[in-house]
Amino acid sequence: MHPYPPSPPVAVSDPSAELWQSAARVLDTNWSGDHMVPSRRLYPHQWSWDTAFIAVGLAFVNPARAWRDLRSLFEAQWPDGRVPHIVFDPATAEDDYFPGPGFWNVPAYAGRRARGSTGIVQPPLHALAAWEVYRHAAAHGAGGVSEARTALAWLYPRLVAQQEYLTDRRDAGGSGLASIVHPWESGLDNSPAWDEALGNVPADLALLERFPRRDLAVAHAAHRPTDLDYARYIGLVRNYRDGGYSDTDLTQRHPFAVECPAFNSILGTAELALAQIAGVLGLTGDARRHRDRARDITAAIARRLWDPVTRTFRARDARTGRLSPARCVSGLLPLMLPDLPADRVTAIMEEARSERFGLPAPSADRTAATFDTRRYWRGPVWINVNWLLRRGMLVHGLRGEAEELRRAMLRLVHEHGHYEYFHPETGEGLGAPTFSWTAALCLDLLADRSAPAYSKAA
Ligand code: 9WN
Repeated sequence: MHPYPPSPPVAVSDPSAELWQSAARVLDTNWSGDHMVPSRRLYPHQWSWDTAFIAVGLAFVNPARAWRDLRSLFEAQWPDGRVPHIVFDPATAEDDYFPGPGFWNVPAYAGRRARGSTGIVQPPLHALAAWEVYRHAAAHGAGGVSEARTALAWLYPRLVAQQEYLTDRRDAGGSGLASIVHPWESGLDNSPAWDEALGNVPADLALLERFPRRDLAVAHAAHRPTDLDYARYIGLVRNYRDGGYSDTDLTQRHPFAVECPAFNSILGTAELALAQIAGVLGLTGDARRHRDRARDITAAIARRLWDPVTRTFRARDARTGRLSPARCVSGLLPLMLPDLPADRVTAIMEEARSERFGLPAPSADRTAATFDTRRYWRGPVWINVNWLLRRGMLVHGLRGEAEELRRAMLRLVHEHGHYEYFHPETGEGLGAPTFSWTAALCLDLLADRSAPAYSKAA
């Protein structure tokens, strides 16, 4: 028998029990033997940061799968430490997702077959996820703890290598922050935060004639990135691929290198989670180093990505040195960092509560000309970023706000379903209807563990 049967915690009321069961069902449907797919139709492979969000929820209903999913992802880690943003399922046809394995054309490495993954990354949320799965097992005290400890010990050096890749090879701006080389690396793919930097990327629309978009066959064109943006995405993949996925001289050789506040806040948070993991593994020297690194990353974010005029965090183009003019939800996520100076915490909360956002936060500024209620990351509400924002509130002791946000997220999913994203005005569910991370994070929100291990009070 499974040590944690998929049943709701005793304290939840009936609608919550219903939501719990439906979330657990989504995760069952999307399990593919040794990994979870984000959704069956639109995303038929394994995605990196999805795996982390999903593990947080699987901890409640099937922790063995949480560890298996993380393991499947890290088995595809490159020798240089990068964790690919997609691990391709060999059982899925090339045409089922574009750009697929053939387009990325990744060579064989470390005993793995060629074309097994992409060559770009996504936000490094996995240390936090691993820590959360472990914490849940430890709280239950059951037989799961020793498995969890073994899984942590296996993951730890791999998580460290992932951080080192990002902090060393990806420090394109020499500022102590990681740069992303493609909007897909942010996970917030089509955010207006990239518009200005993408303006410098050539858009060859002819590429789309040679390589037709698969997403438009399974999703509404008005919800997805435009052809112009897609042509740039494909061009960026081609350029990085043709350079052998090398990160040397990035700002000269590659037309897109951007420091994202959300990506780097997750990078800093990962160091804090690694400190906790190192503590469990008895590596006290390591734990201290991770905490120092988290402080350095926080200081670099506060220095490099803060716009003193608007008092907001913005993405910085590492090639031009310019801060993006767009105010996006990514600018709220430095709240996750416990050492963020108090005046920045206040400014983030003011921005979050303002008419530009409101809670749950839309993906971009409601008052901006680029705001679009349906288009990918340009307006709709995502559960995963709001979940991160809520963590930030808890880290800074903002319990009332965090509770309000928790309830608002659950209400949204309960009323509309486990959608990929939601209309920021009507709440209508958009994108994939049975989306894994929405379901997984619902489980976590229902279980209401409102005390992150490294809050200020801890
Ligand atoms: C490209 C899988 C992924 C998420 C991203 C989301 C979307 C892919 C796409 O889906 O990106 O990686 O095809 O649009 O933007 O955050 O990880 O769920």
